[in-house]
Amino acid sequence: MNQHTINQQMSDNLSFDPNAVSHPGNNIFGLPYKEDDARMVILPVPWEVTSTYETHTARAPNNILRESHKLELLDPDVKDGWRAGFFMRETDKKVLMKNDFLRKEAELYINYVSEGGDVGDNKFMTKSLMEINEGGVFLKEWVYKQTKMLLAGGKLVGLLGGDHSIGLGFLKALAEREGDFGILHIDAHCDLRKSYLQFVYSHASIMYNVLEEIPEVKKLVQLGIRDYCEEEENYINANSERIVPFYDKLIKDRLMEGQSWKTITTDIINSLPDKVYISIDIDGLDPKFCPNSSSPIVGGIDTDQLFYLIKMLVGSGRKLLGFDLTEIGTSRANWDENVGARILFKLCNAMVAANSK
Ligand SMILES: [Mn+2]
Repeated sequence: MNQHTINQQMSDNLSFDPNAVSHPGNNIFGLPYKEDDARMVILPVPWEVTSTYETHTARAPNNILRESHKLELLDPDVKDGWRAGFFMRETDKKVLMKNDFLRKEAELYINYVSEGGDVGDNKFMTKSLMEINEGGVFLKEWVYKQTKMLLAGGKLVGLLGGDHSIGLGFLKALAEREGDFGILHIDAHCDLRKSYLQFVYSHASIMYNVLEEIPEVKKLVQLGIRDYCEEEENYINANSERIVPFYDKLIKDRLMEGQSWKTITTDIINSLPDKVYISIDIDGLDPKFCPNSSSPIVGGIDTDQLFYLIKMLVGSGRKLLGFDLTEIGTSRANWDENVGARILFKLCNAMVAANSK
């Protein structure tokens, strides 16, 4: 970058008025930063190949970008966090095209299987399954390369999905850099299936794949869990030194019986090691916040409870390594995307606050 460009950017940033209506040409949250002068980079991952139901999550990042311009920049928990510079990359068109192609194949495949078809008997379906699984490997490596370069350049990094499968390559890059860490996983589902519909890199298997492929993940602390199968419960029980579930029902029982969210939050945070990655499947929240996610489930936590948890996590002095925010659906009224933008803003601020020491 030449001196003229630097001067231009500095004057752009200096003349930026955080109280004014944002310029539509600006980047995420209406901010004027470029990637070079942003501390925090959001990488959109337009991928929903293995989604069980069509929700257009691959196209959510652009909608979230648009909705993010409506936010006020004042966050009482982390004042002026945005001054560190937040920037969201443009959606990679090649990845989106690959997603669209494989998504079509997956739809035909899912229909075939759900109508009782045997994949082994059908050459076309066998080929589709192979291509979809190869696509999962491609995506993992693409995300790994992108995030590795960003981390090497000193950036704080967060992923914006897309479906929940997108984080594997990022977690691999973080493990290489940071060594051992824990994951705070917010979701209605455990995502601990050993493949789903024979999709190895399924959104429903992300945490199984993380635990199997990344030994540096020492703790998986799950919150919001309320829709899971026996195979997953057995897996949790068999890996109790590594997986700590905070089942939604047990959390609600504690709240009903008069325990405070602060007490529960403290228990959650105490289950996590010093370095933490946050993985959010939006359906971990009450469905009123994500009516167009692919599988909304009654129950779940509120945004206020989530924001309090994030604030307490930062306050505990833990280092935040990164995050993924996934499964945000697209909707006519842009409500899902509006909620998504607000959570994204909180996460970016938390990253800056937890990495400022
Ligand atoms: Mn999930």
